[in-house]
Amino acid sequence: MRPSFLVLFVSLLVLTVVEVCKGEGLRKKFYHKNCSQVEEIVRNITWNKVAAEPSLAAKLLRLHYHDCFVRGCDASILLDSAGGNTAEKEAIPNLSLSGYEIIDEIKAELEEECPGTVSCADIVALTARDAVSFQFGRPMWKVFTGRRDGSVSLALEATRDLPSAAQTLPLYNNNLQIKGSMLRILLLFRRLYNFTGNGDTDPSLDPAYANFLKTQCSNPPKRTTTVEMDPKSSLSFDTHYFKALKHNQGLFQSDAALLTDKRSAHIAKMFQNRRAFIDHFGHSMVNMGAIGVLNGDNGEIRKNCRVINA
Ligand SMILES: *[C@@H]1O[C@H](CO)[C@@H](O)[C@H](O)[C@H]1NC(C)=O
Ligand SMILES: *[C@@H]1O[C@H](CO)[C@@H](O)[C@H](O)[C@H]1NC(C)=O
Ligand SMILES: *[C@@H]1O[C@H](CO)[C@@H](O)[C@H](O)[C@H]1NC(C)=O
Ligand SMILES: CC(=O)N[C@H]1CO[C@H](CO)[C@@H](O)[C@@H]1O
Repeated sequence: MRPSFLVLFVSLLVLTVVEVCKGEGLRKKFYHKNCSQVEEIVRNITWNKVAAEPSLAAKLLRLHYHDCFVRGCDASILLDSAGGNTAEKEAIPNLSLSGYEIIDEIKAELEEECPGTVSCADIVALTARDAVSFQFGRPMWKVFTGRRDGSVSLALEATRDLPSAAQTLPLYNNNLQIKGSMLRILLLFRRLYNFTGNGDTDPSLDPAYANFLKTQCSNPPKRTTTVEMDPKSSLSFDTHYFKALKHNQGLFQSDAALLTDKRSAHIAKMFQNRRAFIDHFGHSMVNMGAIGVLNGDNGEIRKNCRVINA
């Protein structure tokens, strides 16, 4: 199950407003001297992959988001479980994550070009930008670099720290509340199959869309179900989602709830405008990419993104 895009986006907006954890030490062209080709290498590989498989764009963006929201943008999401420790990527919210092989491939290429120099966390941030930017043919936001890789990855924290689509706006106003994403799946399930407890479907959901979702979301629910959040436009990065929302086709109840709150309805309306959406999105990504970064002597530059250095 993908986290609701709008929930992700509102989380980012919250960050934009409060500007938590400004990433100190990140800068433009951090690798200018030691690996000047880095941005071009990442972009070339990412664009080739996304051209061949357009659904990768959203996957690579999600990877960055999941990484940053647990322990900060430190590539902890990439670590495999080892020695009895269950890593973040094994946690429920990550069951439908993918794109790890692309990161591996980019890392391998960079290790050839400039060994031990570019962090996995920076690769994830650059790849997310380039994956989204492919359809526009130019970088949609600047990625500041200089992140270092962490050495801790705990499944428990992923379940605890990822914002859930089950949240409604008031929760966001208080804090970035934490709930397991199993709950999110159950809520979608309930919305489709048992809204008021009588085996019914949420009437605020467009009926045709509800039927479509039922074909995607089995009864009983499976943890690994994925559905397209924005079926008419799931392979492109655009404002269609916000238009769909207006027509009661938002996937999660939290999405629908956003329309009943005056402030968020205003935001959703504003983002039907492509330019406003892209500008805000880029700005939010820069803020998200700075959450809890390691720099200076903290962390390390992993040789293999899946394991901490020996
Ligand atoms: C570049 O390499 C030099 C020599 O290994 C090292 O001292 C320096 O910290 C590196 N700079 C960056 C930005 O990685
Ligand atoms: C990236 O791709 C462009 C266009 O295909 C090519 O000219 C360039 O040499 C590639 N750069 C790297 C670093 O691979
Ligand atoms: C539907 O909801 C009711 C009330 O919460 C519950 O008793 C019932 O078991 C649910 N049915 C299913 C199929 O989940
Ligand atoms: C797609 C992907 O890599 N997701 C991983 C999430 O966690 C499970 C459980 O370990 C892995 O099997 C998946 O590969």
